[in-house]
Amino acid sequence: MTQDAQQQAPQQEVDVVVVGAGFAGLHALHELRGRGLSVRVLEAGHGVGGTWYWNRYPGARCDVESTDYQFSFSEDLVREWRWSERYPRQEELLRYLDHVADRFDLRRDISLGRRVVSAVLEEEDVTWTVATEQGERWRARWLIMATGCLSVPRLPLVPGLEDFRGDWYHTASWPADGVDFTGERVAVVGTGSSGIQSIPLIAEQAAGLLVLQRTANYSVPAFNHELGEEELERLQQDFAARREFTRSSALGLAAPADPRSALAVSEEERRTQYETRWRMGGLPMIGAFADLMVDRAANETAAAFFHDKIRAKVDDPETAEKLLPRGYPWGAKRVCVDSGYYETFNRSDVTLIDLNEQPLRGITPRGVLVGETEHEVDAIVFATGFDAMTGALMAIDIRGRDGRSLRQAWSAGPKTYLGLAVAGFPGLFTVTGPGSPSVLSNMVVSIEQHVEWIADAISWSRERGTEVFEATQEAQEAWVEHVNAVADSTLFTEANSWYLGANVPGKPRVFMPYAGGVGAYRQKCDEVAAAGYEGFRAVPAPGAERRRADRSAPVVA
Ligand code: N01
Repeated sequence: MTQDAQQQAPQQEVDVVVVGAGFAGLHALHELRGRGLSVRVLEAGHGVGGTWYWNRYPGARCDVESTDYQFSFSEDLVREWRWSERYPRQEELLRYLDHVADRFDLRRDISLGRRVVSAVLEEEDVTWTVATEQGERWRARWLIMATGCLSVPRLPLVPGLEDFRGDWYHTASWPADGVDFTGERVAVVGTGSSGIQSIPLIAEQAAGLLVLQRTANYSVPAFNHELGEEELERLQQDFAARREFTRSSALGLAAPADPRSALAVSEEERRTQYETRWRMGGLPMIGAFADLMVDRAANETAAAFFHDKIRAKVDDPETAEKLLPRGYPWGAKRVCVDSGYYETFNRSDVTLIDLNEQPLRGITPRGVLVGETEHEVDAIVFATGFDAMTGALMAIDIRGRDGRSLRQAWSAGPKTYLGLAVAGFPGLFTVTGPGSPSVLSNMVVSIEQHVEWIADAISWSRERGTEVFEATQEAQEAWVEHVNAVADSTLFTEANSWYLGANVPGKPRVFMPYAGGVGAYRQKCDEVAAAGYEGFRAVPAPGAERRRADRSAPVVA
């Protein structure tokens, strides 16, 4: 739809527009509706679920345990929902979110299949006009961007793809009815979490698999298992205490982080600790020692442990060497969690190609061209990641004060106050935005904290008749400085990761999430609120009373 047509589209009005119907959008709708606000959720997908609606690739599952990756706002919901596995599959997570939408009667305020293209501030009465590609316009005082941090898939510019005669897929926009690779030769490009999860399953089905690896990643086994009645019962009983613990933890996970330095213990003790964490399965490995992400020598002990594990799992020493991550600190790229990833390379029908030895030069009609060799394949899977954290926000033409766009404001990298608000954009909130722990944490714990904080802020503001508030430039600058200082004190900035935008050509190299920890961050947000929303300023909204009166006027047939 053209911009002119959008401006003429009929306009509807609510208190809050929420963009996105994943975990964040659903929770925001439930919370704000409960506080008496009218809300409209606009969602591009044809179903709710966000990440879990789109990422349907084989093996897609969450690498945070199911019990920790669920809403806590309703005790009844926690009691009713019976998770079937330690790590939930995509299908189960989508079923859960569909259940939440029905259970809390959320669907009546959600418009599906609506892609938001612009959000423009009308400064005079401090109101946002949000337009969709489908031609709707919604006006709202508050705008909550629940657009997800990993929601804009990235397809690398590999020449020749348009001429490829086979089928190709991206893990993050997988066909809803699945893909059958039986009898096919398949190439997977990318060995991040999505590649590492999908490769073992694709290998089982396909006639042959080529794995095109540019950077080897560290992966911990999941040790996933079905949850028996007894374990489930215990997890449900422990849920409240467990969630409370995660809220003040570093990563939003239930496994306590060990406060010791990796260098303060004997080699034997260190080995035992790593083995214990390894056997726990999954992300608790990150908390094995306190200094793994701040001290290079400590970090190298973790890297060496992983290298030994990989060598022990992979039969062919040459393949094992290629699978050893090198050239960046352990954990500085997101640690993956797998089920049988390294073991997959022991299959005779799986070949690892190290793109550092020979680059991926292009796609031919029959396959992939690596160095001088054409490898014929029937299908290509791109597990090549996302334009993370800022991609979904930058895709929308968001215009704040003086018509200044978010794209302009963030041209040198994202700048926020607390990862929640942006100076010059009054009434706009980002859920788990850059500058908050976000992707360095259990997303559900962080989403709940943000949604509740935002809802409190809106209630506070309305009670005072202020209607809107806005982050000040000074508070934002101080926060950005703090976020950068914390990042610079870690080893995170030493890897070419998507945390830094390094995977997107031309994207400013800025470490986007806040590395100060979930607990410390929550405390800071609580302090800001307790001090009367310090760092925000009240914005009078003159049209508010009039518009509210208009809305409640009786409808005459
Ligand atoms: O994406 P990634 P992802 N030629 O960016 C490679 C979350 N997640 O979808 O590292 C060749 O990590 C790229 O190589 P390099 C989780 O937070 C969670 O796997 O840039 N290769 C890399 O190997 C995760 O971290 C879950 O050198 C190219 C890969 O593609 C995040 O999403 C599951 C290339 C991309 O890896 C993103 O994970 C899945 C090119 N031109 C995802 N371009 C769970 O909860 C890129 N690559 C389990």
